[in-house]
Amino acid sequence: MVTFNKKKFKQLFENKMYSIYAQSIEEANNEQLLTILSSVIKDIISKKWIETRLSCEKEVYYFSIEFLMGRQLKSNLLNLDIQKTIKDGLQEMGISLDDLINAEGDPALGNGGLGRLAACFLDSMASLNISGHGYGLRYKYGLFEQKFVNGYQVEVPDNWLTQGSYIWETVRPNKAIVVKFEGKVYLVEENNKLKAYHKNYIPVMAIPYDIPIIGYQNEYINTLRLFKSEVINRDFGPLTSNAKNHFGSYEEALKYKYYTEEISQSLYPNDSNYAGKLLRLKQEYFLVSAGMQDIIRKYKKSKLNILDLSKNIAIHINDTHPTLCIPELMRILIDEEQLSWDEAWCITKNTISYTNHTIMAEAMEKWPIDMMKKLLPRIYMIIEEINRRYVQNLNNKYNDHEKIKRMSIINHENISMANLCIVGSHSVNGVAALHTDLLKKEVLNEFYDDEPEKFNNKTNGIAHRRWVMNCNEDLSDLITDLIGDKWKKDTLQLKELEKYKNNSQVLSKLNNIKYSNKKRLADFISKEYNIEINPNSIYDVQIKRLHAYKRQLLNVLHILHLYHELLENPNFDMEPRTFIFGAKAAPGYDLAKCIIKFINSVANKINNDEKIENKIKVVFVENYGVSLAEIIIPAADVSEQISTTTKEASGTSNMKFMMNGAITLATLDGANVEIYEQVGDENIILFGLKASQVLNYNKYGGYSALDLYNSNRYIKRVVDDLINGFIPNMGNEGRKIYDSLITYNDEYFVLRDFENYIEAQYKVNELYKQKEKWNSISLVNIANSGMFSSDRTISEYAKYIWFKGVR
Ligand code: 4GP
Repeated sequence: MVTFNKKKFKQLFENKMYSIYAQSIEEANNEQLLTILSSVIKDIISKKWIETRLSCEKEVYYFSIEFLMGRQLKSNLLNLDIQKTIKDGLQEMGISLDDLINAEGDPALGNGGLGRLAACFLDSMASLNISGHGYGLRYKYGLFEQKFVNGYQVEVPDNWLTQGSYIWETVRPNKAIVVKFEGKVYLVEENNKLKAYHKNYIPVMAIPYDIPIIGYQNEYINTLRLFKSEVINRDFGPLTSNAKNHFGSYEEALKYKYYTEEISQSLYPNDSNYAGKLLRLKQEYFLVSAGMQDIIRKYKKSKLNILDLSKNIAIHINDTHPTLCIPELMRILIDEEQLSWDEAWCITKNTISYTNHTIMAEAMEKWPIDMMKKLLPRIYMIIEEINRRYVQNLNNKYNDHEKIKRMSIINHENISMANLCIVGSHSVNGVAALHTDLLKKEVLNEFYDDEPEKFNNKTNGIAHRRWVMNCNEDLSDLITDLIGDKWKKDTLQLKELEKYKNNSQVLSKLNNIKYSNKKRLADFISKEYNIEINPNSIYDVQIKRLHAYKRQLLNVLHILHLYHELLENPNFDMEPRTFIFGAKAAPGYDLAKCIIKFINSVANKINNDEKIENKIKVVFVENYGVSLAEIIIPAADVSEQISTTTKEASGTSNMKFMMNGAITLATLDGANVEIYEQVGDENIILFGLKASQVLNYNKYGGYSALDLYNSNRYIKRVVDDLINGFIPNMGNEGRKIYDSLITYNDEYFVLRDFENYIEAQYKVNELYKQKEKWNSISLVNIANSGMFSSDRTISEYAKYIWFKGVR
């Protein structure tokens, strides 16, 4: 796309260095070199970026409270197809591109799956020529940095904006937007219509920071717009009359400054959990109102008719956090655009669509009425009216008071955001077939019965450009050598690989690539953690947020089981194994933190026990995030996807591992079910309770963890290790975990699935001994991973939700 060559690049680079830093290249450090490089890249894409922004086909806006983007340099170079020019040009100036790639920070503006999915979606939208833009928050502090101190997780603030700015962003103060909080709303009758006047509100300025999202070699550049909250007057000079009303004195003005800046200060470190804090609600409305006003302002500039909004704009809300898009759009259409309620409601519903990411009860956002009323008085009024009309409608249909109560948006003291999303949007989707099924049949069953046409499934996907082409270049080259490069734009082509599943030469090449990725990871682990691991051992990996339902506990109890077996019988037949964990626990999630401490303590004991002759190693990488995943996943042999069935909505690391040739060891949960459907019985290792069994236990009981513990010596042995001092340096953590299993009857069926898991792990062991067979299965997994590209997912969102009837 870019008409520039090495010579021109070097010139641009040098000039930038002089103009920005007034120094020579030799004097610059890596950080400065990286800043210059990103600035040159921004210059060369600027024209295309503007052109894409001005394109006027139907636009999609993807609202998400999290975007877990990862490093951008390598991905941008790949997508612009200028890696070689840049690498060579830099080399001639004595600079290593790899050093700069590694010098880039990893913005952690997300917790886990949901935020990373949003990032993959942006990549796919741009790559598929969809005018699709992200709206999010520019948190000053991202997800905390995790440190281990004596095996305990300690959280350190993630001060990612060390330079004050982010190398890929462009700030646009001229496009700032005012978001209004608190105050009082007066309804005044004017020309037979009620008009709302919002007085004495607290104004907060939303400053947009734009990040280019570069499509894959298609000259298409979208935008991720992140808002930062600030005082209404950037120089903090005379306050506007509104703010002054509130904050007359200097002291009050400082309070105001704090009030505003606090909003985009830091990311809530919760994954699949609802915090219920006022500040979080502020963040949600701040994002929604700034984004929505921005959209409407732009829309009006284009001179299109506001009544045609849904024909030209699609707004997607990523989980319930941006639910307030619904009442906010109503507010704008009614209060500012003077539309009638019915017109506004019809436009809002047709414009907005919603994805649910979890069925966990603790993740379902419910905001106290009083909090909403005080913070967002006009929004509350609108929600109340939406609810009044909705309940009236339900009353006309059903003669069941309890059912109507469950379905209404305002219930007892709370506002249910999921209910509001369903009522106020035209599409509700789950993120894997099983998950959507559970939404329809269980969690949202009454809504599904009421409006079945709204519900649909969109199985998640991952950006294969980042997760294979960039992080596993050797594999990517091998695939291209074998089947050509069409797969890069159409991953279903990977299926062609299957014809090599019995080709020893190809399998041996695949094996060598895996080995060198394992070696690279071993070197990294040796350097970072001073632990030596054996690249010939099975790398068995579980990397994801620490959550009881994800069952890292099951994994570590199995490790202890193997350890006991080895201690009891030094000839115990097992292939050497390296267990790798990466996980952050929410700071307030006690059990999860206990499990981290437990895994670290087990690792410490086993890694230092010479009796077992390095047959087992356990590595818990610190501060797991996108960049670490990029080194770990290409090196994995076994992908641990062992959540309690029904609890993991989809999972996405399962897809990344599969595409990199790891073999999945899984329960039939989330998207594992679809991985299984793609590869068949022979090419995946399954275990554990089925969804129906878990649902039955949950509904009718009938499981006793204590009975199992008493009757199974293997279970008893590892559970006792939690409290008998066998694992040194454990505090009260072992007891807490023990209680969760025995006293509180093992909510996540860890013990119930334990034996079955041991058997499955034994299958892994036996299979690994037949290395060629293993490699063949690995190849079959890669060949069948095509449907898990986010390009496929986004094409489905586009076709069936956003552009339905348009494209
Ligand atoms: C996650 C789900 O837990 C995971 O199964 C899914 O793959 C991912 O969303 C993307 O859809 N949920 C969250 C969350 O990250 O915060 O609820």
